[in-house]
Amino acid sequence: MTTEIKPTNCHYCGYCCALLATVEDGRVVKIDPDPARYPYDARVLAGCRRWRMNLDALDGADRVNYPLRRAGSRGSGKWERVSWDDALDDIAARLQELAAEHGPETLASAIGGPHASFWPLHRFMNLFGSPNNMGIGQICWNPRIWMDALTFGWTVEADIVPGVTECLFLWGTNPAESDNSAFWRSVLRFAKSDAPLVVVDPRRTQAAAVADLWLPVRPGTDCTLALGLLQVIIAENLVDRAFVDAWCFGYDELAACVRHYTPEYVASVCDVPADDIVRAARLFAQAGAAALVSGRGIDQAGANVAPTHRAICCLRAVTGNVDKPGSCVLADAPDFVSEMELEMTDALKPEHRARCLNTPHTPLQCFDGYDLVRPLTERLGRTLPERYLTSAHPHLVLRAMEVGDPYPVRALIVNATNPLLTYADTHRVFEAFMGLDLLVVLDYYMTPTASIADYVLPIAGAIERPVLQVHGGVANMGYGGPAAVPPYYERRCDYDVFRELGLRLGQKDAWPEETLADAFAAQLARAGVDWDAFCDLGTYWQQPAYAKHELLGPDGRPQGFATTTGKVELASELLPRLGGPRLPTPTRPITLCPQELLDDARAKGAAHVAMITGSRKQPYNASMYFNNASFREKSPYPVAEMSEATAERLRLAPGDCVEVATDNGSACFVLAVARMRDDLVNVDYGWWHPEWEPGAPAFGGIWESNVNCLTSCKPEEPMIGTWCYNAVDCVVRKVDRVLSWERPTGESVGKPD
Ligand SMILES: Nc1nc2c(c(=O)[nH]1)N[C@H]1C(S)=C(S)[C@@H](COP(=O)(O)OP(=O)(O)OC[C@H]3O[C@@H](n4cnc5c(=O)[nH]c(N)nc54)[C@H](O)[C@@H]3O)O[C@H]1N2
Ligand SMILES: Nc1nc2c(c(=O)[nH]1)N[C@H]1C(S)=C(S)[C@@H](COP(=O)(O)OP(=O)(O)OC[C@H]3O[C@@H](n4cnc5c(=O)[nH]c(N)nc54)[C@H](O)[C@@H]3O)O[C@H]1N2
Ligand code: SF4
Ligand SMILES: [Mo]
Repeated sequence: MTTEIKPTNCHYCGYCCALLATVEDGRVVKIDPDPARYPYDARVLAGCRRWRMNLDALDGADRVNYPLRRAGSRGSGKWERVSWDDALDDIAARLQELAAEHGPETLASAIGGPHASFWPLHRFMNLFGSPNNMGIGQICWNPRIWMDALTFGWTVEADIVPGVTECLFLWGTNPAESDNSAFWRSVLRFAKSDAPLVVVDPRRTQAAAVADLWLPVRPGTDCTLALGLLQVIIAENLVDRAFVDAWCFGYDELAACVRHYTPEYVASVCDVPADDIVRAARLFAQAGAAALVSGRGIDQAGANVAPTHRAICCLRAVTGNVDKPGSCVLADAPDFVSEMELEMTDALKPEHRARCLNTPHTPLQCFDGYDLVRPLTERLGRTLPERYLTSAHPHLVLRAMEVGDPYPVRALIVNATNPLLTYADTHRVFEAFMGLDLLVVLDYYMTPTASIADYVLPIAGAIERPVLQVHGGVANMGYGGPAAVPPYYERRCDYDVFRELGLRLGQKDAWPEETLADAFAAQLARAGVDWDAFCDLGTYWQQPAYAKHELLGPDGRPQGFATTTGKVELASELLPRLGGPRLPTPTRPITLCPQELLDDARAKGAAHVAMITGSRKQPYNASMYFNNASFREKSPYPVAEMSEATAERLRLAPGDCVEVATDNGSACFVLAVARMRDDLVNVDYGWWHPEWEPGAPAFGGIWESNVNCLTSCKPEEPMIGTWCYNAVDCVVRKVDRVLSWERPTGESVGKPD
């Protein structure tokens, strides 16, 4: 028997923490944290409930281990095992046939959170000739990247430095649950220091509980709040005049625009005390360095997402908190090959770019919008990740599937996502996918989405594949490491699948590296880093310099910011060219409930409240880890939370089964009471039953407690197309029902008519 200790990585969240695998005769028998590589701190892993899952997952009974081809009608649960060659030959042939009939843009793709390296999929799509990559871009990360880029010429990342950062804002993010690791520990350390922590969140999260000031904002009104902070800062003369005079464009316009956002007015819109607004503004502006981290709470607020991020950019700028120690940094471009190059978006031919579904519906989030910004950022040598910033809008892709407008989308590749639970409007996603000619899903498990596929391809996970995470290519950092063992059974890396499909479809020259590890090695080589040396360290990271706008360019003048004016654009010169406003302008949060539903609700004794969805909770992640028995024991059912006062007003008690409904659909949850704003319900997301027989009629339980049965993916924000997962109107009523989650054996619930 041979026993080896192999370095490898966890990939159950974006940290990709270092692990050591004990391998006996090619099988992993034990996994431990590796204190010698990132995050260099055994306590981080001691506090994490997930990494131990890696061992069981390697040989889990529910893993898909062989390529499967649909044998019965779609979703019938009947499969035949096929060889990789048969699967890939057939998929390639069918893609070719569909492309010949409808054009290559008839193929779309779908991705989810940062679980895998997505550039192989996008390279394949670009070379195939389709711009139709759907993702989560419009509602996760991407609105901030866009608005940062338009205002500062690049993205900014919080720079929290103990002893230097004198004030920290957490705005619509709860790292206690979403990042219960290194970052949350740094927030806890910060909270214990004298420097003030301010949390803007409608719920009293763990972060809010340790904050010096908690602003329980009415969901969807954050833009107004940010403009209110700006009003106080300008009215009280707390502005960093030197930075504004030297480096900001449009200050007078901004000052005029925010004048009527007085604390009293803002208090009335956001429902937070006027005194707290004043206090928060002073804390931010009077700190020598103030940092701000924003999250999904404002990224997913529909129409207001872009103006909120713009207002936050202005807040940083007028207080001089830009590219400064302890506030934020504009990261450097990577020294290694960027994801933008790897995905080969430039290989997408002009006639295929022109078929981008987003044009003209979301004028910033499309190739035209990207092409306006690209020369600006490239002036200072940085390129924004194109595939995120041009990703196709799900509403438009679904419409092309449903009615063939403006052309038919007939095939879809789903890579590391579970859209039947995590994309908005499950009913619509389900019907559209059921009608496709070809649906290929790459996953570890037979998810509800996989259960309606034509092919399910078995994918190698962490431990079985190398990892290189690069923060979307907007920073000079990467982390990861090697596979400990080759993939078990017939699983393959995502990379191998797209390369093999590419080779079958005439893309030979584009896939020179035979393996993912070779591809990573080639990616790092440009930075002068050897893959094996990288694997020993686990990270590549270069500290960016601060105040880079002051560096002298070749003409002897400061290089400034990569915007149209070379300055920080408080008033945007570029947005009006796309039909957008120069200054951050909030709109009213949207309403999904038509009057009839509200009237009907009232007649049935239901109550109308605002809803936020998907607030992160350990131990689950979106639709993942519901197959973990100990997680299920500790967190057994899907929950809808409200304040005690609201529950009393609605005559609901903890443990009641409640139905939450919008005009899009309904779902049922167990009621819990939590500390949060009144007249608000916070609803879990991602819930399904991996232990049920996959496919019809229950499709893993997606019709029962899946909050995305209630949401809509219609574009709300006019530039990017962000839809609404938060600040949604809904009705709540008690129902006399015991959810399948509460029954010991579970019980299938079919699709409602
Ligand atoms: N209502 C509501 N909806 C939301 C949100 C919300 O807050 N509220 N949040 C949104 C956000 S921010 C996000 S990012 C999305 C997340 O949405 P998803 O990314 O779709 O969510 P997951 O459940 O994490 O799905 C990941 C799937 O990929 C598989 N997988 C994991 N790693 C790999 C891999 O390396 N290769 C392959 N091929 N498969 C892999 C897993 O088994 C799992 O089935 O949800 C969005 N949807
Ligand atoms: N356990 C776990 N961790 C995860 C994930 C997971 O599914 N589970 N998903 C990962 C992914 S894909 C992402 S994108 C990140 C997200 O990570 P975060 O951005 O930290 O997301 P949340 O933890 O949901 O925090 C969002 C907060 O915004 C608040 N909020 C809701 N609406 C509003 C609003 O209108 N205004 C304001 N100011 N706040 C509002 C919610 O109450 C919530 O506390 O987490 C990642 N980490
Ligand atoms: S923090 Fe994330 S990557 Fe690290 S061990 Fe936990 S789940 Fe894995
Ligand atoms: Mo996300």
